[in-house]
Amino acid sequence: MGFFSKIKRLWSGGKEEPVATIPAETPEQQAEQAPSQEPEQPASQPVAPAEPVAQAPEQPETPVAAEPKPAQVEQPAEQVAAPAAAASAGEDKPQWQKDLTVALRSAEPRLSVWLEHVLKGVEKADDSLWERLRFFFSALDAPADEAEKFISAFMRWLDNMEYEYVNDFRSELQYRLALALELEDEEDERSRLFLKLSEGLSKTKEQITKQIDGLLSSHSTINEQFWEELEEILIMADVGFEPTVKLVNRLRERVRKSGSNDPEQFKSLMREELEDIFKMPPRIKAVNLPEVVLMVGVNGVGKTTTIAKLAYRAQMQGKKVLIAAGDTFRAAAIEQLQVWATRVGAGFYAKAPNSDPAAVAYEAVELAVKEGYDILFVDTAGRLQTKVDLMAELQKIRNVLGKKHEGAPHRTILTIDATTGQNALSQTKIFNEACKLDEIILTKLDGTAKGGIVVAVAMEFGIPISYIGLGEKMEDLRPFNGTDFASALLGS
Ligand SMILES: Nc1nc2c(ncn2[C@@H]2O[C@H](COP(=O)(O)OP(=O)(O)O)[C@@H](O)[C@H]2O)c(=O)[nH]1
Ligand SMILES: [Mg+2]
Repeated sequence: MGFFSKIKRLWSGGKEEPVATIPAETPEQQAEQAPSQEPEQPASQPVAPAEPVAQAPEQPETPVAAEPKPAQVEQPAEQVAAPAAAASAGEDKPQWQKDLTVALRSAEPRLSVWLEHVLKGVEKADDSLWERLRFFFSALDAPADEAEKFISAFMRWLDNMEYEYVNDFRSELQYRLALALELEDEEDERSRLFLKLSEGLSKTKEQITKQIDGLLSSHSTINEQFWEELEEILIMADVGFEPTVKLVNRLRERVRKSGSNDPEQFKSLMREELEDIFKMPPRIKAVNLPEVVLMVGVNGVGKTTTIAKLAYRAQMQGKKVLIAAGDTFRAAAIEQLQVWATRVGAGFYAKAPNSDPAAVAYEAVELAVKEGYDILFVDTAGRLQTKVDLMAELQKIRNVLGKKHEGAPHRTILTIDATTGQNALSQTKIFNEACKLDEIILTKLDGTAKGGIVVAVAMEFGIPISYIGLGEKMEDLRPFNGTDFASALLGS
């Protein structure tokens, strides 16, 4: 990954000519660089469960083949010979490579622009796509085995998702390249996310921004009536009563300090206030591996799919990922997780339905230590008979994890569903009392009018919101950025 960090430094510095990262010629050494003949054994092979995991073939959520097709896994190793040979032949490079080199070198150095050139004339996921992607990696001076790993993982994903046309997977490809090339912070990728965020928040914006705009245009000065109307707007947008009162008080203070009662200034003051609310103190992120992540939350909020998305991100960043099925309540929950583990190419550990979740956690962490995994995600159930049972079970899981591996769980993440509005606040309170939360992930912000809950959660608990879910695809889980969120919420 050192290579990619190098690109990132060159790129993000902005001082250096980023075009320099595309060498004039395909590097000679590429011909010598033996591509990995065996594409990484996908960790997706289910780790033999201590007790058999029941298979339910009619389960509707299991549409994909459990194993990657051998033909596909072999493909990249054969194909890599083509561009490598062409590169060493210098002048005999095929015309498309010459054209692509020129296009990339003269293009604006942004991932989306480069990708446009790479995908030019390619309609489907076929050999020409893989050759062009390989060429793109080599043009960035990336080691051939990194390219092969990327391509074979992407092939597997396309196969699992049954995508064929570039238009269906272009956005996903860009997201994966951004992760693999460590370019997620790049302006280009951020603006793509910002668009997505604005679109996802459009209903919430309708509730907040439009109303606030109306409020501003109907007042020539910020007076008591203004504050009362603002309170109403915020409560209607699911910020909640207490958080609204607190927020309005903070805004009053900010307006007072600014010395201006002009409604024109109000939006930017409110944006600053929200940015402050979302700002969290820095944390030590380093852990002794494997990092253990415990996912908690009530049923249906999106825990399992969020684990899949996080596992996928970790996988794309070169980590060895294990997922443990701590929701042993239903066989279907175990199978759903297994399907996801296979899709993202992560290891999987499960026991039979109704096994003790703490035993699953204990054995999974043991396996993660023994087999050198970098990160372990433990899924949990959110539907026990009583709240007391659920919290006792989570406590027990936490205890056994800590006993087996010092400091585990390193991150306890609560997933909450933004569409449940105020309910999300009471869930956070209960879970935080039972197992001290390190992070919150808010899912289903797409299409809800209740996005104001994000403000309430940030204000009430001071627990960092690490990611937000803006849809069901892998690329729809993105790091939460308070500045962008405040801007997306309030509009320009
Ligand atoms: N629209 C949308 N749906 C989501 C999001 N996150 C999860 N879901 C969906 O929510 C449903 C429940 O998810 P699941 O992971 O099974 O929830 P769990 O019971 O907490 O494990 C699934 O249909 C997911 O696809 C999101 O950010 N946006
Ligand atoms: Mg689940």
